[in-house]
Amino acid sequence: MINDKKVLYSAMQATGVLHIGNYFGALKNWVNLSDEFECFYAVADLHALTIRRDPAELRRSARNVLMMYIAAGLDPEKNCIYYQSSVPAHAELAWIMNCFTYIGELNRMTQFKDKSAKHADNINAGLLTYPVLMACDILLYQADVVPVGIDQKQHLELTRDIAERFNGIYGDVFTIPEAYIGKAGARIMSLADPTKKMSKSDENQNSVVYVLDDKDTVIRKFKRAITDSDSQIIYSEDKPGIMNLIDIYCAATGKAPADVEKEFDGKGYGEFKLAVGETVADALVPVRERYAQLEKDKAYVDGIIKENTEKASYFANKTLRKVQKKVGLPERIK
Ligand code: AQP
Repeated sequence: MINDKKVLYSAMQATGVLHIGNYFGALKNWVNLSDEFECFYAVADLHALTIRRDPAELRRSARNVLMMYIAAGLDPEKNCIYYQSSVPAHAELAWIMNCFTYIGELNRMTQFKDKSAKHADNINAGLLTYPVLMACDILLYQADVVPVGIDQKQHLELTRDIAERFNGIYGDVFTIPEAYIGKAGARIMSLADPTKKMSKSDENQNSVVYVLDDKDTVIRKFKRAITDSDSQIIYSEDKPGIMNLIDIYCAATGKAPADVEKEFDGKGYGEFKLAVGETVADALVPVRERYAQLEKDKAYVDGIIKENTEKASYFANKTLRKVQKKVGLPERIK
């Protein structure tokens, strides 16, 4: 607990610029959580290193994610927004917790298997130990709750296992985090292949709608979205392309799928795709405008980063010192 509030922790990887999946599926839903929780939102730039990255592009993407947090409405006075790499306690605790995690546990992680298959030429140790670093991200802040997508559930389970193992040996050092079950965000699929989720690192730019895409680009991408050869706008598993477009339309408008089916009854795919494109583009305008202002005000953003990094470091270091002491590392003489 901090300030009598439960602690909530989440992060986004700096693996590219944010898309509407990140926004409608996660970010947009984070905005009001600070009323109930003490929130920490990291830009996970260390995690992004598991894939070979162009240095300038990584820096740009980390800054994009951080500014996007603010542009989407996270108040930096109420939410701690910071770069993971700027708080060295993450990496320091990760080393210690690596020593409390079994290789067998890490080998079982489905994301490790998926990512190894995808990056067969670079199956580095970071890819394997990534869930330990993620566990430390969460444990450092004694987080009570973590909003997780389905693909991160297994990592949260591992976090709990490692924390319980450590607590079992040394006493109650870590809060055991739980999944945050809030308003479910939409799971947005690729516009080129609706069986795959929309992904920052997708090489096909047309499959991803970025939050910063201008209106024409958004509309063009939706017009080219893969659908089926039928022409009915029905929310059905048999029509994954249309189902995805309906989900996106619902995320942007707050409508339910049944209402969208009625709204577009008898209308063709062309008309529907245009409506989705226009609606999404309009929903993104305030975020894009705020982002443009932030880009012009480097001093303001840097000030936020500095203050929030200090705040994150304060809480992270408190936990790290406790762990170092418990395992028997020598006290640091100042
Ligand atoms: N397509 C999506 N639909 C809904 N939510 C999504 N999220 C990601 N993609 C979708 C949510 O966004 C947050 C950021 O997660 P992340 O940065 O850890 O990235 P990720 O989940 O690995 O997804 P990305 O953006 O597609 O990145 P890459 O290409 O690196 O895999 C999470 O809350 C996630 O659930």
